[in-house]
Amino acid sequence: MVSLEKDRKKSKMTEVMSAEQKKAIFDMIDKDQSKDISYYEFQAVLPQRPKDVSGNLKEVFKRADLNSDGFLDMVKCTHKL
Ligand SMILES: [Ca+2]
Repeated sequence: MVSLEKDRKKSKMTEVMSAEQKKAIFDMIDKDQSKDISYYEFQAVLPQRPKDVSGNLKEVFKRADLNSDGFLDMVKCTHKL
């Protein structure tokens, strides 16, 4: 099953990333150091995405934004990354 295979790869990646690494990535995305990631900061990670990807990006952001407040905090990110 392709989807199972994908899930396994995903969880392996999560195991490899330590809390420190996640925080480093989070800090890198959180450009204004507000401790949460707005959609604009999230978007800025992929400055040269093709047009058709930007729709997906919004979906990814929405899915990660568990309480739909428009921001991703560290808790939400470690949940998803
Ligand atoms: Ca921020």
